[in-house]
Amino acid sequence: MNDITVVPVPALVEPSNAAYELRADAAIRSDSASVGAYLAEALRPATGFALPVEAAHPRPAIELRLVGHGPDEGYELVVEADGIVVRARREAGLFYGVQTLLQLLPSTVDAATVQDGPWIVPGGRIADEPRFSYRGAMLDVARHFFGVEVVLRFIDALSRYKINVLHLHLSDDQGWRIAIESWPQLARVGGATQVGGAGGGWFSQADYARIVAHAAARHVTVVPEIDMPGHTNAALHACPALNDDGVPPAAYTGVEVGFSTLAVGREETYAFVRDVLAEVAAITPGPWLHIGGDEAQNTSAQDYRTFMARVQPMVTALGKTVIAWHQIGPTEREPGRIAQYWGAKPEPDEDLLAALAQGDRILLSPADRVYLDMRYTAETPIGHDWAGYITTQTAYDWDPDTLLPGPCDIVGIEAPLWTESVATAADIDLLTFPRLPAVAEVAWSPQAARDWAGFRARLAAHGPRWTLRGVAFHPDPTVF
Ligand code: TNX
Repeated sequence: MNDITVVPVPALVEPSNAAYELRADAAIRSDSASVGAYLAEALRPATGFALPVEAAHPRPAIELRLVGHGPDEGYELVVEADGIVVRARREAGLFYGVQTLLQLLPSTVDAATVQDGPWIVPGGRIADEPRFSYRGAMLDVARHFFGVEVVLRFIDALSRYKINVLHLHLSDDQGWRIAIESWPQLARVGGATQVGGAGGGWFSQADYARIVAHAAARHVTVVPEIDMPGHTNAALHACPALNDDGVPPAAYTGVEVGFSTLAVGREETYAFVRDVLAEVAAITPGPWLHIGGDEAQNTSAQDYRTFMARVQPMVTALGKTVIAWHQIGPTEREPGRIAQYWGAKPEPDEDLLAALAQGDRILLSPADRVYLDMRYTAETPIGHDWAGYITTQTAYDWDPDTLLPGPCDIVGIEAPLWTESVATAADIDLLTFPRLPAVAEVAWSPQAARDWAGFRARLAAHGPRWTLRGVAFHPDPTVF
């Protein structure tokens, strides 16, 4: 395990002189049927081995064991000449141990067809656990719509790096993307457009359930966002009753922000919000509902406070915890809520300071570090630059503990991908890889265990894996 290329770097690695060779007669013995099956399915295509998964096996080759102790999402991985054992207290830990194991094998293990071995795993012991419990990525399916298959592929890719939250930005001015049975026109009318006009689409509740289930099988929790009171043109367009004069605005397919607002003085608005949040909560097993709250530039400060004071308790009443962009900071505080910081230095930010002063928990999405929609350089063919250019090194080289003024309760880190300029799965790949793995390591690994030079060397070894899996990554010259 001397030159291993595992990303995120594990907390502790103790190399030995041993090595294990995976052979055709190997079996997997797993206390978790789902993680055992995941490992077998990951190994079979390239090795061509049968790799039966069994609850008991006389000569186990790879053992995945649930044990009564250990950190929440942590695992221990021991590789010896006669076998491999992963131990964890929870299934999530076994899943992360399996991701590490897959990265210890030769990169050709990621091929879709049978490859030559030998399939050697370097010997030693790894003891690992995450720095932060919330390690997220966000996909904006509102500016451009992406169908279920694209989202499932995104989940597959991010779960390889121990990301455990997928935040879906489900509504914006340009489109409404989740079917709400009590307001059917929201998706049917509000989902018919996207940036540039043509296309659009929405998830049925069955589609959403498929995404949630696929994510859960990879230990990823889905956080749905309904952005309010701004970024709501699609809803206002679809539902005349939400407009004070009863006249809906035209559909919007441009890329400006900050012009739309829900009618804060209208009771229909709160009936709408209550119905939408109730349906979204009912199909979301995770603990969080994201209510947006950013760039409400056409809502007065007083109206914004009034609106948030009514809407936040609705989330709590549904048994969920509020997440909102950090503009929520000055509003009446809902216990336990999370403010998602998306500022870029050196912007002085009163809303953030208000959130900190109230003791909000903080989710870090600093736009000048982890915004996946920022271009790498001026030459990147798509993306924004309002928060600067973000190379892989920029995304990697910072410490979450020293980003904000003063002590605060950081739940984790999330890398958002806004999609004004992102229209295809290949566009998603280009902006996500290799920067998302960089953010994943910031969120998972201890600060003391990581440095840019070491990361760069490890990460470069992942390029061939992405090529084998058809990931159209950016060959960032700071890495490759
Ligand atoms: C700001 S980040 C927005 C989004 C845009 C993004 C583009 C945030 C909470 N709001 O509406 O898509 O910039 O980078």
